[in-house]
Amino acid sequence: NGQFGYSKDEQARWQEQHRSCGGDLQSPIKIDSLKAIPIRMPALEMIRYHDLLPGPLLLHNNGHSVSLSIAHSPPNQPDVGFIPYVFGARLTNEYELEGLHFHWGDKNNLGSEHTFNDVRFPMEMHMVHRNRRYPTVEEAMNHTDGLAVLAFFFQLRENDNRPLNQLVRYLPHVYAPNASLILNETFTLASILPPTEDLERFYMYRGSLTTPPCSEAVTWILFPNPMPVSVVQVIKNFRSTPRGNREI
Ligand code: BO1
Ligand code: ZN
Repeated sequence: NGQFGYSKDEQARWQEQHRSCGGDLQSPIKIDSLKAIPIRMPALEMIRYHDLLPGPLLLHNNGHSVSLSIAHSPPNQPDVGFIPYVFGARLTNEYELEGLHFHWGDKNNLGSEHTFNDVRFPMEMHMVHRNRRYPTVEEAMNHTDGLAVLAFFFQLRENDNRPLNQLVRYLPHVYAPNASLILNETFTLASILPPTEDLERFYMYRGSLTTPPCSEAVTWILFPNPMPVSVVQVIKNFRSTPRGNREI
């Protein structure tokens, strides 16, 4: 996993090492609700999101973001019955959850990677899913239908997003780049997601990983209604860890 920086110059040079970073389907993008094309499609089905996530859960700071990974069985020994997955909408297969991570900024008007109607939010959460057809994320990254990432915005509110503290309280243990922590408790994804009605409206497009290798393998599913997060949660916790955001 190579080193890369987020300054304007550094981002411009990502494509020197990673061809895809200069491609035509790069993420993030600006989403403009007036330019999006409304279409009827089957519901997005989110399976096992109300169940306790199977442990152990690994919290990791990779120097760009903090991620939570769920343990999978080795490739070719399929996980039976525990890993949350999505299907439906325009997805052509089932996509299994690999993990989730956050992007945030050092000012309140910086942080999200996507923008919605020119609004940039202080934080964005990505839930990365792998097409079941491919055994690993690395393999999935080589295919245009390899990954589906669900993206959620946060907006600043007075009060803590209490469920999010199930993760936020461990952030001080991974302030150092490369720090990892195995959580000794688990939780349900539904507890940190928006209410069901907000999961019925989303924007979909074909794009890429937002960091090198920038693989154009991602079906993005972006939920426009932001979830709450307090200033304390963002400033005292997320902002204490290193971060970066791809400029758009
Ligand atoms: S993002 O959701 O577009 N911000 C994004 C960007 C980079 C990755 C994933 C999502 N990178 C990949 C690594 C893999 C790793 C996987 C874990 O993340 O290239 O090595 O297994 O989710
Ligand atoms: Zn991301």
